[in-house]
Amino acid sequence: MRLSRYFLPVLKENPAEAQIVSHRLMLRAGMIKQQAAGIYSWLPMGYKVLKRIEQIVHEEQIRAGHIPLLMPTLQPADLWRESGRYDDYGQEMLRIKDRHDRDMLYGPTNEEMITDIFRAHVESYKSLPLTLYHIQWKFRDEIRPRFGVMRGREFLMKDGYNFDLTREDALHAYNRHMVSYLRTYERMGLTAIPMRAASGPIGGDNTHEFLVLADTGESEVFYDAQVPALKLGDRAVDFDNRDEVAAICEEFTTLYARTDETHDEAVFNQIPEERRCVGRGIEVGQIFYFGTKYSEAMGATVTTPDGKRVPVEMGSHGIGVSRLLGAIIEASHDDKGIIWPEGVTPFHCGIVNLKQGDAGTDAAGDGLYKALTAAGLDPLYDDREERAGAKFATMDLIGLPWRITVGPRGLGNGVVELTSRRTGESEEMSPEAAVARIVEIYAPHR
Ligand code: 5CA
Repeated sequence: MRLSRYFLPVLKENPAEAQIVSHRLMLRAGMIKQQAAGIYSWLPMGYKVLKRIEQIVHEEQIRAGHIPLLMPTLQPADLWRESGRYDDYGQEMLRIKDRHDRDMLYGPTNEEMITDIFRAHVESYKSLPLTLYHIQWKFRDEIRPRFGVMRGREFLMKDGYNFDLTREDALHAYNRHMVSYLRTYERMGLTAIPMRAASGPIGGDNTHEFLVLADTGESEVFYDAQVPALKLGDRAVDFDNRDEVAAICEEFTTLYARTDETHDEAVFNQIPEERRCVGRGIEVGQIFYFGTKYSEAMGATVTTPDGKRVPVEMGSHGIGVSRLLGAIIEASHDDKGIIWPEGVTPFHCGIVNLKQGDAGTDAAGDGLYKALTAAGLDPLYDDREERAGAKFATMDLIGLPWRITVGPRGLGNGVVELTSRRTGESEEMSPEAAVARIVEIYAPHR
C-alpha cells in the first residue's frame, strides 16, 4: 500500500478520553473510531490487525481439529428461555423486539444456539467428538465500557463449543483448547498464562482464564515467578493424543497461577517468597467445562453404543479477538508508539522515501515496494511529500516492526537502511539484501 493513497487518519494530539496507553495509541494511529460508548468502527489499519488476529485464531482452531461455522448476532429469546438464562442474564443483555413484537436479543454468547443446532442434526455418539466454533460480534451492555476495545459493548469473540459422549472425552476437549490457545497467543507475541478462575454466568465447575500480564489489566493475579517463562514454542502436538495434550496442560497449570476470584493465600504462601508475584492481568480468553448444563435443559441427547439416550457433554471456549489488539499494544509499545509483533503487524515493513520527487530515491523506493510485494509481502510505502521527521514519527507511531529508509546519500553508496522498531538498531545494506532479510524474517509467520 502507498501511504499517499491509504486512509490512515493519525492524530497529532493525545485524545483526552483515553485512560490507558493501548486506547490512546489505537486512536492516535487511526485504527478505531468510537461511534457510541463501547462501540467502534474499525478503520483500515485497525481492521487489518483484527483480520490478522482472526486468521491466527482460525489456523490454530483448525489445527486442533475444530470446525468453523457462523451463527447470527441476533437470537430469538425463546432459546434462552429454554436454558433459563433469559431472566438470569440481567441488564447486560441487549433485548430487542422485532416488528411482530417477538423478543429478540443481540447475542452475548452462543451456548443456547449451538445446542439448538446440535439437537436438530445430531443423533448418535458416532458423530462425536465434535467441536464447532465461530468468530462473531457479541454485545454485552457493560455497565462501564472503557479502555477502548478492551472492554467494549460490541466486541469480536471466537467462541467454540465441544460435544462429547463422556466426561473424559469432554475433558480432553478442554485440554485440547488449552493447548491450542497457548500456541494462538504465542503466535501473537504474547505470554498468556492459564489461571484457575471462576465460571460466572456461563456455569460449570472447571474453568481457566488466560491472562496477559499488564499493569493496566482489570484482574488482580497471583502467580509463581517461573510461570511466565513457560513456552509451548514450536513443539508439534498431536491433538488426538490425550496423554500428550494432558501432559502439556499439566506442565502449564501445576505451578501456582490464579485470579483474585480463586486465590488461596495459604497455598500461595507455600511458594518460596522470592517467587511469589502479585500483579495485574488482561483476560484474553476463557475455557469452560460445564457437562450437561445446557444439553439437559434443552434436550440435546445422543444414543450411546448400547442404545441408551444421554445428554451430550459440553464445554465452551472463548477468545477476546478485538480485546487482543489492546492487550498486544499494552504488552508491546514504547513512548513513540506501538511495536507490533511480526505475527500480527498490519504491514510487514515500512518504506520511507527521504526525498520524494527525486528521480533516484523514487525509483529505489518503487523498486523496493515492488520487490517486497512480488515476494508476497505487504509493505507500506511512505511516498508522501513530507519531512523525514514526520515520516519517521508516523512509522514509529503505527509500529511496523521493520523499516527500510531510502535516501540520496545511501543510494550514492548503493545502500538503504534497515531498522528494527523494537531495538532501534539500523544496518546498511543493498536494497536486494534488505528485501531478502525481510522475506527471511517473516518466513516463520506465513
Ligand atoms: N461462552 C463463553 C466462552 S465461548 C464466554 O462467553 N466466555 S467469556 O465470557 O469469558 O468471554 C470470552 C472472552 O471474550 C473473554 O475472555 C474476553 O477476552 C472477551 N470479552 C468478554 N467481555 C468483553 C468485552 N466487554 N469487551 C471485549 N472483550 C470481551
